[in-house]
Amino acid sequence: MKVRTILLADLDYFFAQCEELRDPTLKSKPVVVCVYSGRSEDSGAVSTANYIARKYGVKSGIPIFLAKKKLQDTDAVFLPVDHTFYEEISDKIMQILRGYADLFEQVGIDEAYLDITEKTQGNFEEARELAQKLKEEVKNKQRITCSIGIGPNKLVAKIAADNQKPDGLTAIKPEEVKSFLFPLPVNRLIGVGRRNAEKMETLGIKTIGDLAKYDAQRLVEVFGKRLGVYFHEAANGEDDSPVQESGETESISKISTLKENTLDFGLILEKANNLCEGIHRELSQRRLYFKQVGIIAVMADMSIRSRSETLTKATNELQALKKTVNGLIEKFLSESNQEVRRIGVKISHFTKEHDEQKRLTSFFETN
Ligand code: DCP
Ligand code: CA
Ligand code: CA
Repeated sequence: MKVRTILLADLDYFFAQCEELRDPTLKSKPVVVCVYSGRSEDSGAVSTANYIARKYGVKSGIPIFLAKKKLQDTDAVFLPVDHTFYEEISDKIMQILRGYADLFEQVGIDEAYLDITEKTQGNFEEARELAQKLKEEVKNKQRITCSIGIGPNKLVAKIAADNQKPDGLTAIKPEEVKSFLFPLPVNRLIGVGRRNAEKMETLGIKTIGDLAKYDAQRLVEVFGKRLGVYFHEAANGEDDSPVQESGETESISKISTLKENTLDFGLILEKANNLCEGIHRELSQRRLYFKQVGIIAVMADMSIRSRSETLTKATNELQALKKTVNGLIEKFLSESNQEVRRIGVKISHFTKEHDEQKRLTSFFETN
């Protein structure tokens, strides 16, 4: 397969950095951006914190009261999230990043993958220079720092970006992938959550290297075919997923608050099924087929969890949507020890009805 050069840019402590931009006097203080739940004065969770606050152990997802306790003797500033403001800044930065890419894929509000294979002619030194230029342009024009990872695929680029933060740049050449990945703890791989990491530990797997060398067949036996194969390939630094330019519509999603916080499968599924029906109506009106299904759960402490599944074939059927959502929720609940407050459903990776028919026709013609 062709060697690619993939870059991941992740904006540093993004929401808190945006707040520092709006009020530069914050730069010398711990800054904590909060999602207030509104139930009582300090209830809710930390969305993110600047690096000064992180030194005190404050991080995304912890309760606000705990962050206040950790920062009690400081001049820390606590602010509510202001999504509109962060999105405005994100949009401007994404526009800059897009200019550096052959192919561009934004992921969430503060991250993007850039395929820069052609632009740098597969030369890693050039890739490094391009990343440096990109960082400078973002800093000069938007006053925001980011951390960058470069690698032969998305998986390596993402882990490389986490390697040095904030304002970091880590480039991993194809021949360096294994020596870079192998010493890292196994939970640095996307998809290895707390539960899977625990399971792996009982098998004697602590590092990505341990996982890479573990018998692949045995992994399939323990984790199932899809996950087992994924773990084996990912640990070996293999990933051929493309950087995907988004179409006009990226996703359709709906989210709804449950009557009470709960872990009850039936109650959550009932709500999710309603959401599926709403989403399916919109899908039908727009004549789209979807290939990815996700669930989003806002937990009792306001932290946000999500799970998704890619279907083997694009579909527009309500039954397929409900069935996949059902499976995702069941699995998610079996791994969760916290009650769910809101549940959401999202579909994405669309193709047009027209394209789907064309694809099927050409399939029949060539077979
Ligand atoms: N976010 C959130 N709740 C979480 C995680 C993240 O609200 N549990 C929001 C706030 C973050 C933004 O998403 O600023 C981006 O998330 P990142 O995981 O990239 O974290 P940061 O950008 O804050 O920090 P880092 O410098 O580690 O990338
Ligand atoms: Ca970030
Ligand atoms: Ca991010």
